[in-house]
Amino acid sequence: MGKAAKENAVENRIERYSQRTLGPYEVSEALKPTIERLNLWTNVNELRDQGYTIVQDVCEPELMDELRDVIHAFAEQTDGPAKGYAAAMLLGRHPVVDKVATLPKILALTEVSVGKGMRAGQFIGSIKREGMPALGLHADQNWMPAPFPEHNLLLTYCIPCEGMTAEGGATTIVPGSQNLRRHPTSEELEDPVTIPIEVEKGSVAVWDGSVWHASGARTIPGTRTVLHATYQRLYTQPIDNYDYLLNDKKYVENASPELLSLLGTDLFYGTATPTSGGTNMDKFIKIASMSKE
Ligand SMILES: O=C(O)CCC(=O)C(=O)O
Repeated sequence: MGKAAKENAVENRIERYSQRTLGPYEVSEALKPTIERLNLWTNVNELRDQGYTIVQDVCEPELMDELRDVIHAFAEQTDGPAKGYAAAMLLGRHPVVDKVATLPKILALTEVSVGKGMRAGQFIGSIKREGMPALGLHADQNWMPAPFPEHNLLLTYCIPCEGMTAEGGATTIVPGSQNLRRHPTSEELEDPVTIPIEVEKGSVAVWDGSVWHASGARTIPGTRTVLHATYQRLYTQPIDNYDYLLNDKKYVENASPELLSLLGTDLFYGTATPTSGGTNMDKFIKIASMSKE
């Protein structure tokens, strides 16, 4: 490397170390045109102010039919009492799941909430049938102590393949509770005042890791088939472990850069070996920069 190039590289590194961190729900200049093009400003504001939002028309309704079939098929392969009701570790097991995980509206809003370089947290399907019980009130970042950090750590999309209504067992929510930045107390769990999140087929509900929510009982026939897709800020440990996909050469060759990033391909964690002299600094510098955007 010549002297000028060397100085330039050092300058770049210093700039990245000292770069300003975006505030919670501040949208980077680079992302603003995408938010504008995808018409997501209302969603950004609702997610910040209410802790949740409904994103309209993330995909064509036919994709939801495909996703429903896939969740039902995998749920039949589940062992034990969850057979027919739940299908875990769905990323990388069917192209339709990978496609939904990287839909442009989902990726853009996720970056606003949990930052650049976000990880795939958990991809699990659930099937709710008539008479199935309600789920209690909780905040999703349930293994994290309060007070929750101001920067959101975790974002959950509830992708209902058939749409979602109150009597069909919709998720229910306490709008604004994310501002408390803590878990609900036992008294607050007793009789929570929640509202149902009703969603049309092809649209999705999404909430942050701090907002209190529950799920209603289904009182009508049929099914509510949901892909629960959780994304996490890059420094938090993902719930699912998809490392095996990064070791699958064929999968990696065919996966989009967005998907590989969700799987953690850019991360510096674990890159030191006994003979490497330390962590992969190119990856470290990239991540040090992304973590602030
Ligand atoms: O199934 C639901 O409606 C909500 C599930 C839930 O609480 C979650 O995915 O965090």
